[in-house]
Amino acid sequence: MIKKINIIIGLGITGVSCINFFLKKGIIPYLMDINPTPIYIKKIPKFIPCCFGSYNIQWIKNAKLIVISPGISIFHPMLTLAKKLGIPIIGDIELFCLNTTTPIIAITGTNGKSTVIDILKKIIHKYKYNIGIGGNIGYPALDLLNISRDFYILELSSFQLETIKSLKAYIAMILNITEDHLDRYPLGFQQYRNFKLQIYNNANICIYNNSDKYTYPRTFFKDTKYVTFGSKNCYYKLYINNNNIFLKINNKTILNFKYTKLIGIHNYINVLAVLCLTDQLNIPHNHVLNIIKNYTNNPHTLQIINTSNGITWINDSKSTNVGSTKAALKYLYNKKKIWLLLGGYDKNCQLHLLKNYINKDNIIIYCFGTASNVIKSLYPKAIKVNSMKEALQQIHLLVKYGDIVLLSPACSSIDQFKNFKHRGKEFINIVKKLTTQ
Ligand code: UMA
Ligand code: ADP
Repeated sequence: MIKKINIIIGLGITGVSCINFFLKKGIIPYLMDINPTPIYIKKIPKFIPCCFGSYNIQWIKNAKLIVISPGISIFHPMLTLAKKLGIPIIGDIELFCLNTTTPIIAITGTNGKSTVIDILKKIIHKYKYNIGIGGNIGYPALDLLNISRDFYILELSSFQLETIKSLKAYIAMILNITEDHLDRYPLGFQQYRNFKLQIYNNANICIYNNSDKYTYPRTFFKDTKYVTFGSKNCYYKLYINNNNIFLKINNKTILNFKYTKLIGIHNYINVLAVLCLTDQLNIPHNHVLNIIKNYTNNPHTLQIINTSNGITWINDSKSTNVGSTKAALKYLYNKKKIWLLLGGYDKNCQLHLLKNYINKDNIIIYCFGTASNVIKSLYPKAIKVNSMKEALQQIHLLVKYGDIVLLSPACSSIDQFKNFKHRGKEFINIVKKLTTQ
């Protein structure tokens, strides 16, 4: 009889965590990666059967379980074949859920996940709970299982939500849903949204954004608690009066945002989401507000890096979709002149949706990367250059006092950089050199 095998596809950080998980259980997995020399090749014990550079279809046919990394699309033909053969296809998050009874706080959204989780981390670390944080944020969930915790907070991407079945979050929250990763979803935005909505399945408490109808659960169950943040009618809402923006809970003013270091209305909405969640954990407001008042934006998210000679250079490299670039431009809406750097790898990101924000006389677009042709065709006035560096060199010669130079590229970085951090650091280095010449 042919031996049935467990296969892991993808040798990134998720793949490594899955290998360690199986080995701890005394199971030797089989490993495949389309890259002939995957980055963590040296971390693999010699006894693990590997197939690099192509997929082994015979292995697929012999599989009893296939664990795919988030980067592998569930729609890959080899997985369609596996599905037809009745072989279960899961991801690391499903393995995680099957192997813990600790309550999970699961958070998704197109934008704001890392900011919200970073604020929560600071709040909860200084409070009595012992938490583990992982998932799309950059720490594989399975590695969290090593230490016992009161709660886990998982940042979940649509990719990770494609393969979950057993997730039963104590709290499931969706911050917002706008166009992203549409190159991955043959049926478009609604398919992307449907995978995001899976986070609510079997959750005890669902938190959603009342101002974003795409975050609404499809079905409301009587045993589930629903909490909303966002618009006028919500328990958790923003209130604007005389140029001040306040946070109100149950119509009671809790915070005036002028006493925080956060920038952009989108971050105020992120704070609403945070309070919505910490209230479910009964964390006192004074503790939460102390952390929020001192919180500054994460690096690479609307990070003001230089203001010499009255010119403001802003690194928003983590803006990899239209929604986050809109948020940046809303924040800068009354500025005189904005030199906007757009481009990178286009994930079929619907860049035309930026038109009401960037077809303006005070915005000069420089575009680069594989998306530059699309950008140029949508916005003929855009100046096409070969690289971000070239754009910055040209802009540096033209900027004047009071201008803003904004890297908020609305595209992912992987065509010309290792990741968004690499792109942001390059931006900072180039600006430093240009402004100290
Ligand atoms: N690979 C294949 N076949 C494919 C695609 C990839 O074999 O069709 C191989 C690659 O050659 C590579 C490996 O798979 O060796 C990489 O796997 P991966 O892309 O899943 O990367 P990991 O290193 O495991 O990182 C993943 C997430 N990556 C993606 O979703 C693309 C990380 O999110 C996440 O932090 C990590 O798991 C831990 O959970 C990154 C991301 O860009 C930061 N996420 C997207 C986003 O935030 O927008 C969703
Ligand atoms: P994520 O982890 O979901 O990628 P981040 O908090 O790292 O989110 O922010 C990514 C980008 O989205 C940054 O450009 C940031 O300024 C922007 N952003 C953050 N929160 C929001 C929000 N609520 N709505 C729109 N854009 C946001």
